[in-house]
Amino acid sequence: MTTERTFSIIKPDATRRNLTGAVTKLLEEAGLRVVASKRIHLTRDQAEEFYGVHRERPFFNDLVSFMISGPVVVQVLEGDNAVAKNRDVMGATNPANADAGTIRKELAESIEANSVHGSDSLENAATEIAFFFTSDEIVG
Ligand code: IDP
Ligand code: MG
Repeated sequence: MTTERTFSIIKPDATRRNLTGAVTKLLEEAGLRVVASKRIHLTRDQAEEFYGVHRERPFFNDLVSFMISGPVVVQVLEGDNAVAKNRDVMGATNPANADAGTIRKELAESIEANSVHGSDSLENAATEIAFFFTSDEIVG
């Protein structure tokens, strides 16, 4: 077991439905600890840069519009194998394909409005954490 940090976003569909606590409960029950958290409203520039890897995908413009449609909660999560553990509790991108008990199966609205983002590798986690947090904002 290796203690890792990963990056999570509670997306606008979840904050709009007052599910910040419900999402966080599932993260915590999965063994992840919230070591940094803040509620922000992304700018279009921030959302476009954050999702830059998807710039050529047909859903990119809709995704950016969705991500700036309301507040989000950005978090740093810590735990054993936190990157994989978070991806497990998130569930599949499309909630229709997600396993029972996962955040996306239980809470998400659609393949786009799927309630959470989670880093897909330790390297991307470090980049994404640094995009939103300074080291003094992370208290393990
Ligand atoms: P992930 O969030 O499970 O890692 P990615 O493939 O990285 O999935 O896609 C990033 C985000 O883009 C998804 O979480 C979802 O909000 C959105 N997205 C992905 N595929 C589609 C699609 O086919 N239609 C609409 N939105 C999509
Ligand atoms: Mg992804």
